Order: sequence, then C-alpha cells, then structure tokens
Amino acid sequence: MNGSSALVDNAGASQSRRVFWDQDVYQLELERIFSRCWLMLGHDSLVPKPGDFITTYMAEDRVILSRQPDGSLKAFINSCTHRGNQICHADSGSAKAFVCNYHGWVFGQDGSLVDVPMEERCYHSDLDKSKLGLAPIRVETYKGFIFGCHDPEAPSLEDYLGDFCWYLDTIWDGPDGGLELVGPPLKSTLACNWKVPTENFVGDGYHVGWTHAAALQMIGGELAGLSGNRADMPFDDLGLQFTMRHGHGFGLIDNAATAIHVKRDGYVKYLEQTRGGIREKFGPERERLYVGHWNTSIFPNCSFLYGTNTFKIWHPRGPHEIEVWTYTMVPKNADTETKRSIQREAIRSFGTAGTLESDDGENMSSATYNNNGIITRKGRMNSSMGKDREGPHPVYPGIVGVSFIGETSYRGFYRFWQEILDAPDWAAIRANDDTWDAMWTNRNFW
Ligand code: UNU
Ligand code: FES
Ligand code: FE
Repeated sequence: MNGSSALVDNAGASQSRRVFWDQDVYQLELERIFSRCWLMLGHDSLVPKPGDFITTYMAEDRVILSRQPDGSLKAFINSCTHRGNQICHADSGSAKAFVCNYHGWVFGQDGSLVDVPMEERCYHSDLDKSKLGLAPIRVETYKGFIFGCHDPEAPSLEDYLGDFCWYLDTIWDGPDGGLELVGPPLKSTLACNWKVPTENFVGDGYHVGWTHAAALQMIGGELAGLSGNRADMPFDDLGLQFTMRHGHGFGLIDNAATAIHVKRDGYVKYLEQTRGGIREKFGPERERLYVGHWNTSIFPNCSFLYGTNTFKIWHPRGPHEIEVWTYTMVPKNADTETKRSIQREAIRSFGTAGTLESDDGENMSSATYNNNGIITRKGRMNSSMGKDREGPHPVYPGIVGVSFIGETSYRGFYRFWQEILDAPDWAAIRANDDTWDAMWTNRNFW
C-alpha cells in the first residue's frame, strides 16, 4: 500500500473500496485506531459487585474487565504472561482469582501475579512476580458506560466523546437514572468489514425505507410511511443528522423513539412520564432528542439505536468478518415488565435473527465481498448526500445536517478515520482540534 491518504477524499465524501478489503489497511486500523481509541467494554450493570468480571474483546485482543474490592474497575489482557495461554474462558462470573489452565499461574482480581506453582523449587527465588502481572488497560466510565484504551497519550474518555456528551447525557443521564445494558450479549458472526455496520448506524437514513421496506410495512406506526420510499414521505421534516470531532455521530427521526417496537404500550408510557423531567433538566432541544429515534455510532466500533434500544459492538475479525455482540439498552429505573418488553422488542427487530437485522446483513456482506474482484476493488464509494446542507448549528453541538436522510455523519466518520490513520500520535490529532470543523464549508447553513 502506498500510504493511506488517498483512501478517503478531503470532504469525506468518497472512499476507496480498499477500506473494506485490504489486509494492510486493516493492520493499520489495528495499530492506529483500535490501539489508540477508547473502545466500549460494557456497563456498570454487567459487573455490579466486587469480584464480578466479564471477558470481552478490544479488536482481536481478549480482555478481562474486573470489579475491584473497592468498587473501582480494572481491565487487563486475558493472556498469561508465562506462555501466553488465554487465562479466563468464561464469558462472565465472579472470581477471587484467575488461574491459567496451562501451568497454573494465579492472577488476582487486579491482574497481578499472586501465585506460581512450586515457585521456590522451580525458580529458586529468581522470579520477580511483580513484573509479571497481566498487561493493564486504561479504564474510564461515562455515565455508567465502561470504555478501555491502550494509549497512555489518548485524551480522557470525556474529551474523546467531546461534544457527543451533550447528546448522550439526554439519554444516559436523565433525572430518572439514565440507561443501563442488559446482557449477556447475543453473539453471531457476519461476513463483512467492521466499518460497514458502523457507517450504516452512524448515518444511513437512506437505506431505511428501502432495505427495511417489508419490515416497516409490517410494523406500521411512525415509520410505515418510509416503506418503499413513498412519494408523500416528508423528507426534510423527518429529523436531523449530527457528527462530532472524533467521528461519533447519529441520525435523528423526530417523535419516533419507539417506532420499531410492535408492542409499545409500556415504553411509550414510560417516555411520556419522563419527558417532562428531561425538558426541565436539559431544555426543549434535548426533549426533542429524547422522544426521537437515534441511529448512532461511537467511533470506532460501537453502535446503538436509541428508542429501539439495541446496542452493538462490532468486534473485527480480520478485514472481512466481524463478531456481532448485541446487548439491550434499557432505562435503569423502568419497571421490570417495561424492561422485559424493551429487551424482547429489541431482540425481535435487531437480535441475531431480528427482522431488521437480517435485512441489513446481506447488504453488509455484499458491500464487503464484491471487492474481491480486482477491477471492482479499484473503484470508489460515494457518500456525498446533503454535503452543502449541513454546518455548525446555533444550538446543537458538532456539525448538523438538514435531514435524517443524508450522509453528514458518514463524512464525519470517514474524515476522522482518515485523520487518525495518518496521525503519528494523539498530539498530531489534538493539533487539529481548533480547525476540524472548518472542513465543513457551508458555515452559514443554519
Ligand atoms: O436500520 C437502521 N439502522 C435504522 C432502522 C435506523 C433508523 C430507524 C430504523
Ligand atoms: Fe446504495 Fe447499492 S444503492 S449500495
Ligand atoms: Fe438497517
């Protein structure tokens, strides 16, 4: 590969198809994106008590996330410092220690090496256990959501989320207690590049009426009008699209929070009961967000649909495959029946065999695997929709696009993807902080 700079054009409006296919692009992503960004690990609700742990992935690295006796969190690489074996094979549990299968080295809840079989006889006091703990990972949380990062130079999680915090607070920090994750996750594999679902969730309003035509027609409700891109669809009034400094973004469909839920009574009632508190705490602009539906990605590989409340981590498995982990996001303080119905509906629509999930899967594989053709692969992809109909907004932070159906947040995602791929370190990225949004030319759109 000849550098990475031609992969995405300056406007973010076209990409080389090699971004979905090439092994060397993928290796660069592992080094420069997955080794340097904050990656989603889970939520406090998955490890509530001291000793609780889950195992997960940061890209292809296995990690253990463990709740400490003092209530804090630690994460470390799930691979023995002796001969490299995976240490913990459980998905989740509660443990005082982690014992390696191979030779029996014992690691504490904090990842430190606490015991070695026959240590005196075998090592004659030569083994410095204090230097052989499991490799630690930075952990920070935002409103209960837990992230990990390998790069000591990376900004704090709050700086990394940046302007997106203003939006996330609406749903993650409401006066009723915000949201939590319900696990364990559904797991499946999908033959696609990890960016195909991420870009789809960050801003593909365009596919909804077409790819999901049958499902939307069957479900009815607020989105039935999108089915088959009906001519009377209120295109410009559907909602907005948003993109942030570090590639995070979402699309908003107004008043459609629960549109994908078939049995909506409990959740509709919950939102009606709580929207007043949101208005009081955050104002009418964010009350609008609270009752809307969001399709969202947090850079690089975590996506969720607020309202539908499916929550995804797209773990990469090479350039052409992912492991999809699907949790459900529920209001922490809703009653049990409402939580259950939200989980049921989220899984029915966007679980592994969900009605809408399976609509998307075929496209995601096809958009990836078509590039096995050598001529096909040399082409480019287009994400120019609405490129002059976006800009800084008087109220909403980041860059705002005029319609839910646009590609503003595609461009934001791929601009940052290119920037971080080119940047030697976080200092080089920070140097662009004051000028990043100048790239959007239409400064006076709003
Ligand atoms: O499929 C999606 N990403 C989607 C579905 C987005 C918004 C509404 C419904
Ligand atoms: Fe968009 Fe074919 S029409 S990928
Ligand atoms: Fe979809």
